[in-house]
Amino acid sequence: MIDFFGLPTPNCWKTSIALEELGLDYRYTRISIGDGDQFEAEFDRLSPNNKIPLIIDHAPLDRGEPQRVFESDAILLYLAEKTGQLLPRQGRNRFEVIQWLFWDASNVGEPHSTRLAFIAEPGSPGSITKKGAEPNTMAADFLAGKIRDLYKQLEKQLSGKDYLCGEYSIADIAVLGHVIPRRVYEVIEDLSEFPNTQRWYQSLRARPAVQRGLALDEEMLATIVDEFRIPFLDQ
Ligand SMILES: N[C@@H](CCC(=O)N[C@@H](CS)C(=O)NCC(=O)O)C(=O)O
Repeated sequence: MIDFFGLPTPNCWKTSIALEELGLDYRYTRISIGDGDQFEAEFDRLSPNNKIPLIIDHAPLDRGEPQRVFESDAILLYLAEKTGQLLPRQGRNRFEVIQWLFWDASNVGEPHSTRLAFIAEPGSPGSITKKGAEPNTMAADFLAGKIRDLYKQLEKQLSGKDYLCGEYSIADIAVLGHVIPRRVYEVIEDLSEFPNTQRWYQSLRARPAVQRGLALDEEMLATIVDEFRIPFLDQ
């Protein structure tokens, strides 16, 4: 059994989608980052960086003590290794997947979350700008350019391919995380300008396991105002 600490967010969806795709038995615990749960003693003991997602595998392959894994893309790698699925065991394609996993880990999450902090209503939770202050449009525009570049790279890689690295893999799941809520970052409004990416996205969204992964914590999702929830889940 795997304990999964998270919340419906792009990084945590990577975990919930992979757990569903792999049919693993897991127990979800909500860590409400808006309420500061990530700094509470119990989670603080488990997490080096006080961030979600984080998993504890109570039945690791070596049959030893429970294994803790943090960082969403490290979790994907761990789950793929554990099950022998969604990552070729050997050969060139294994390294293709690992390269795209690193591409995601080092390029995708940060400009998205930081742009959101710059464009959020000044003074609102998560906003970098204090109430009444002028938003920093230069930083927000710089991050928008970085995000747009990522979509161009994705589009090039998906040319003539159904999936990022030939077969469906953890690299697709990693990158999908921030493509789902793309409209909240106010950079890519319409995927039709990236037809390869749009085709890839639609085929992934149609997967039942992806849908189950996105249904994570519906009780919590129901508390989010429609104005944010609808683009966030791309409903
Ligand atoms: N690079 C990390 C980023 C994790 C991250 O930023 N998680 C957010 C939620 S999606 C979080 O826990 N934020 C709480 C905080 O920063 O205090 C990953 O991919 O797992």
